[in-house]
Amino acid sequence: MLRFLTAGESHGPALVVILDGVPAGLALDFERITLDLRRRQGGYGRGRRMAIEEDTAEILSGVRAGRTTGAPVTLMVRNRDWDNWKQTMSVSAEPAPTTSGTARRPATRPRPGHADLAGALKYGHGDLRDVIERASARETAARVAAGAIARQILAAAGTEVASHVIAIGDVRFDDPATVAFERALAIPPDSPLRCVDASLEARMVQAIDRAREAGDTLGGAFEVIAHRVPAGLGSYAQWDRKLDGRLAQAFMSIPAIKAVSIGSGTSAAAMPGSLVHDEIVLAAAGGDDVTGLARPTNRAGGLEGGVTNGEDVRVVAHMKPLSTLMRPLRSVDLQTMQPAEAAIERSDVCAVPAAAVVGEAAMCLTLADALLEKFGADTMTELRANLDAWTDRLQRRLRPTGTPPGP
Ligand code: EPS
Repeated sequence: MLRFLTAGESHGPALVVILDGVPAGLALDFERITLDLRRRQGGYGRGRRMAIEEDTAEILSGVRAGRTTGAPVTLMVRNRDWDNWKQTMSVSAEPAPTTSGTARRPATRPRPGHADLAGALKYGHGDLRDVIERASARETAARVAAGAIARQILAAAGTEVASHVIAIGDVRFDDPATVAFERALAIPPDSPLRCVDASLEARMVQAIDRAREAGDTLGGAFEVIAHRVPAGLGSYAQWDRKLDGRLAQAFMSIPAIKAVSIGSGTSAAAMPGSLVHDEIVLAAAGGDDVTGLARPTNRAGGLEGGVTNGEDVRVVAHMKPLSTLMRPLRSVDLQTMQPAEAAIERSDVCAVPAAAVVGEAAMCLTLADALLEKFGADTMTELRANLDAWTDRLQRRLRPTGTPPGP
């Protein structure tokens, strides 16, 4: 089982994540962790905070001489902005007079759409800062660091994961399913919006500019594609083992995500079965040499019955616009209980490309968990051997002649 917990505040000293269940013997590519963290920081429409941060992960446990030991891996991403917040975020009630940063006034005017009000009602906070700091999407840096390790576990199965942005506001790609995995993978790390269509991307940039000028924000949608996923991950046998449900949880938990769909998703509900389900045919020579079978279409998004079927796993997530508006909506000051405009915090105008990179982490962490569940293992050597044995068994079982052996 691969599981993780994150901790840390947006303007505290650091974010940490403990990733438990990483097999021993994984030779870590540290640069890949940095690359994913930097990709998450990018994208047109980000605010000034990203000019302050240069995210990298320090490894505090679970790795020796470049290899995982099987012990929990702890990663830490420091917040450079912490220097400017030491007084406001002080652990002690009375920070030393030499502490850097300013002591900010309590935040009392909740932003509609943010966790501010619901969080304050739940935990009884008078200063909304206590909510804001942990509800901030800064937390996703920790998920991306952990996801970069999960990505390296998946590589043992040949599985790769990429994402692309399919909508910013109402500027949208009509049929994301036509985007092959290789096109999403080829998007350069410094791409402005991680969209595969340059002319659409230019219109998306304009939409973000218009939103910024209007003191507004924009959401959108992105797709994450996992390629060469072994068949048989997840299970139809019990509700909480269904991989589509586990993916939905992982994606829905990304801040601002309001809907998640798999494959043709919501559009399948409006079509007859004959146009939704993916036929099963014998693969032409040179097709899938493991199963000898092919699927001419992949509307199911690689999942049938909550189990991977060997096709690309395709998940779309829809993101609402960020809730800090430079032209704020109506709110109430919880200190005076008088009508007031919502607070203005420094923020992004649009963070959909960043969320797409977080989505890749969600996919990697969920698939790596399911991979380890099916194939073991305590060590990477065992994992690879189990994968090879499974591929071999499947190949023999589905060979065109002879008696199929049992499971
Ligand atoms: C965020 C507000 C902004 C974003 C932040 C998420 O932070 P700040 O208030 O420091 O400007 O920059 O995102 C990140 C820091 C990040 O690393 O993605 C919020 O309110 O959720």
